Amino acid sequence: MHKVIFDTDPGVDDAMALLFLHHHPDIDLIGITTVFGNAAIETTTRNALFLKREWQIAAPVARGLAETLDPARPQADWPTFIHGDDGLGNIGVPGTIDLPLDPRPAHRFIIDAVRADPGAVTLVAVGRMTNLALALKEDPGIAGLVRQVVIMGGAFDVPGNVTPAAEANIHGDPEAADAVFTAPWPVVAVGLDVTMRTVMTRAALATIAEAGGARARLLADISAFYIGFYEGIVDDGMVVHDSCACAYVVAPELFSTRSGAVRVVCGGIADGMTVQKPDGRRFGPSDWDGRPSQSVCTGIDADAVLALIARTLAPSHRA
Ligand SMILES: [Ca+2]
Repeated sequence: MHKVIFDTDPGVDDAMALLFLHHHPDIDLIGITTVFGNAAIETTTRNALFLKREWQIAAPVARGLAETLDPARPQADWPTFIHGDDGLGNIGVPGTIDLPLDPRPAHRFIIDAVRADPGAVTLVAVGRMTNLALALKEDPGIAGLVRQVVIMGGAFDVPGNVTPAAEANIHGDPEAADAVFTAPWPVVAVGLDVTMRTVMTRAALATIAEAGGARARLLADISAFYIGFYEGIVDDGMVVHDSCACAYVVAPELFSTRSGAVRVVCGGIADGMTVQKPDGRRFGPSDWDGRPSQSVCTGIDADAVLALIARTLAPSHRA
């Protein structure tokens, strides 16, 4: 069983990932922490509460940070053209959801949960790494107590998606991402190298919606706008970025990884670029030296991951 805290900025593909974690029998979802990114923190937190209510998720929601670790960084516009004005595909999420938030800020929730169960908690972070970086800053000792950190983020051997250099979650807070990659905890980066190959077709989503009942139908409604964004980028359907990171937690054998220290470029034209120094390769002295080796996903059995997601979202569905 994997005890998971889901750090998220819902977000359409976040919603699918959340339903995956909620349904998967090997996952014990112990908390949802929100971060700004796909929308402002008020919106992503409201969306987390909305999904908690609609899907009857027991895990508490703790609100996270509203701005980058370095407050001097300029704030870009929200990507409403991808996730809609409401962050969930313009389905008309109510303005407020009458459910309580955990009283703690997200980073404190993470620290407390990790300290309460040393060695047991997996952090799955599919937004900007801001909450994780602040948790490390406040309590560096948690690094040795976390089971693993699985992130959706980065672009290693492929171009980025916000700039040619950088993927969105990393580009949104490069300093935070560098802190996460260089901390002494095991990080697995599930980045664009593998997520861009993992495309759920319209037909597959429709099958899930048919088999999975009301929960899956809501997910399909949320996803329609996002599928529109992906027209012209993929042949048909949607890239399931965040669900890939969740699939890694329960089925790492469906991925291949490369080990080595990872640094994030902070500033300049390659702002937010993720660069790995592969273990075993010799270089001159560099800023990668003495940093922990982390795992970067370089390969994926996309068909098997999509089948796993389909089975999990709609338990009656046989892929
Ligand atoms: Ca996300």
